[in-house]
Amino acid sequence: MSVDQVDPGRLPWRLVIALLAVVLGATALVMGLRGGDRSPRLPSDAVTQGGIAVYGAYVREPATDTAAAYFTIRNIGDTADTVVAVSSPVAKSAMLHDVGKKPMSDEGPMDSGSMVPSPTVVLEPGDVVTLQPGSGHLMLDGVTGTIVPGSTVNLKLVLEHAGTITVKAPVVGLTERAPST
Ligand SMILES: [Cu+2]
Repeated sequence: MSVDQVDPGRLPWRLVIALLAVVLGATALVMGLRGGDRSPRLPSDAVTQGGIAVYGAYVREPATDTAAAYFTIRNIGDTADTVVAVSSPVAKSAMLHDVGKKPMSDEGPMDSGSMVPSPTVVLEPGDVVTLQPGSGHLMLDGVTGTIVPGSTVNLKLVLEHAGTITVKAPVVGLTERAPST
């Protein structure tokens, strides 16, 4: 009998460990791939509800009775969702403009967007939509409240599945730099 022969009922421990490593590695890989978009590291100001996360919100101090708000909305769940309404208690009306438009490279701190009403914003699982100067904003029309630096403005986003999500957006002064997200 050769010394290399083993009892078929007892696998060599090295082989067992190698097999275990392969199985664990494959499991971790699969879980990592599937969990990649579902459990992303979110900023500390993120508000999450029903698989939707909203973060990086701020309002630019208005010069008139219209103001622009910016934020990032991300689908961290596993079903598609749709933004069905937006509003704010400090404005008579609110709507999304220019969402999805490509920002110009020479865009200053003020939004020189074209104010085109956005088509319905649909978020597939893993989708991230960032509203930023030149590339989408939430327009607050007929501002009734006081929007000054140091205060915050509540923004309400209504999603078909996640429901109503309220985020507190700090007001950024007219000439201040936008917060980086
Ligand atoms: Cu606008």
